[in-house]
Amino acid sequence: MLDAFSRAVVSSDTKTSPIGGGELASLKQFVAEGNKRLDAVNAIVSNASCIVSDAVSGMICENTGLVQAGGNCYPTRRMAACLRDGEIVLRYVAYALLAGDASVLDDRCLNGLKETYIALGVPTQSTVRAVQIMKASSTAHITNGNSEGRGGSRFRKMETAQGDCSALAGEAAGYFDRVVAALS
Ligand SMILES: CCC1=C(C)/C(=C/C2=NC(=C\c3[nH]c(/C=C4\NC(=O)[C@H](C)[C@H]4CC)c(C)c3CCC(=O)O)/C(CCC(=O)O)=C2C)NC1=O
Repeated sequence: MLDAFSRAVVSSDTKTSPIGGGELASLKQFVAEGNKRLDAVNAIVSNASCIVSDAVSGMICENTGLVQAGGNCYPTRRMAACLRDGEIVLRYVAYALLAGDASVLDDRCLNGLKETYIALGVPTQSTVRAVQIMKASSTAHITNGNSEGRGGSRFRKMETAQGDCSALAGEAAGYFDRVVAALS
């Protein structure tokens, strides 16, 4: 498992070169924007149960067969496993965003996941749909674009310092895309 710093060390070492100016500049940026990164991670983790339950219910609304006999969210034992898997994926995306590196997500969550799902009969296309909804709501939370229209009666505005978090939202989106690619 790597983070932005250990990644720079490993990639310099493979080239047997010292850490170069470009790498230092990008790590300097990583440090300078560190508080924003922590806020972005917080935007995801403190809304995690909402993000997960919203994504799984959205997936089910679009495909109600999932909760009927024979569907993979039926009976409640499977529904619970599905919600738990949504939480697992979101947790690993948040770790990757904190570390600034995808390796924790790849190694500990995505490695072998597609094969596990195929073996268990978990529909990967539906999982992909839930991940896409989690991506949309997580990036909205990171850029503070969560609105009353989107949140409805459960709308919650977080206190955030003004600033541009679009790069971090883009980085988080990339981790969700990795999950989608691993399952496709
Ligand atoms: C650390 C990383 C990690 C991951 C990712 C993980 C996933 C994981 N999901 C599982 C099951 C499952 N996963 C789902 C998920 C879903 N069903 C649906 O219809 C939806 C499309 C989807 C939710 C979005 C379901 C229903 C099961 C139970 C399948 C069964 O027992 O028939 C299982 C089998 C064991 C179990 O049921 O606990 C594993 C290993 N476990 C881990 O340790």
